Amino acid sequence: MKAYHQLVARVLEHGVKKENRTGTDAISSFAESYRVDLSEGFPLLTTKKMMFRSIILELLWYLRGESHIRWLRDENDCHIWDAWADEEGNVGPIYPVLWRRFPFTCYEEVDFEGVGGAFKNDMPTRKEFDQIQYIIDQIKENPTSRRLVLSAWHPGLLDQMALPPCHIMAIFNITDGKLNCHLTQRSGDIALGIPFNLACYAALTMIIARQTGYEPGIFAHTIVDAHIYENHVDGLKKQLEREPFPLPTLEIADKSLDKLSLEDFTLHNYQHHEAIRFEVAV
Ligand code: THF
Repeated sequence: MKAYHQLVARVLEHGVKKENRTGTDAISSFAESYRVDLSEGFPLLTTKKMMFRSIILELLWYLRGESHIRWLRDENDCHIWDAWADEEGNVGPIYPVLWRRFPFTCYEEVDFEGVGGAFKNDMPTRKEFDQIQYIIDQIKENPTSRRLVLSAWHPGLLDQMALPPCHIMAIFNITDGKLNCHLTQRSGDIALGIPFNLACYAALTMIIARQTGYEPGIFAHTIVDAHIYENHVDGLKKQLEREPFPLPTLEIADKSLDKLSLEDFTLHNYQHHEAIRFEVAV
């Protein structure tokens, strides 16, 4: 995938060294972006072996709406979120909660039978919002909508989260009969996280496209602080020297959203170079 290699090369060339909360310095470049056409194949990197299983499990976990990682860590032996969870697996209200049951207060007008007749009053009630279902319903009802937004930023809950979300807003958009997705990421770890996030949202776009009867179109990604940790530089330089293989394709079973499981995702023709070890900064 040329777009990823060009992104790595740009950050290596233009990035400036910055300290950060993790204690491992990184070189950062501001507001990087790239796009891939999902009709050309599934955007899984071929210049290193990607853990496809972990990518799909992470996406299925996001779709479960839970505030803990027990399904991921204990039932599926996938450990990419362990570093941020406590012993019981709690991570607080991060992606799964925000995607499927975004908490909010609703101010509905309620009629009261007061002295002298009915009057209206504000009656705050606590509710939850399923953003994924909303997007699917809206695409079906109103495909020209420019409000197909999936937001994972909730300022009032930040201090309850194990880690404030990095990929914070996905906007879906139908143009020319195809479902596109634009992802805004506040902070992106180019070596480890970005290849996962790219494949995750490409698969999510394919799932939503399937649920609504559209073909997947473009995935576009803007990364506000795009960074390469110093201990990832050598691995990435090695990766840039490798020749990419043709992209694999992803087949997803035709099932309703909440029935999907790992076995419903089949990767075809994934040719890849060997894995590269990158340490995750916590
Ligand atoms: N923090 C940092 N520093 N980088 C990130 O990429 C990141 N994430 C999530 C939250 N915080 C982050 C966690 N996502 C791997 C992949 C994704 C992660 C965390 C870790 C990882 O270790 N991948 C290995 C192998 C995975 C496996 O064994 O299954 C790899 O080589 O790709 C970005 O969203």
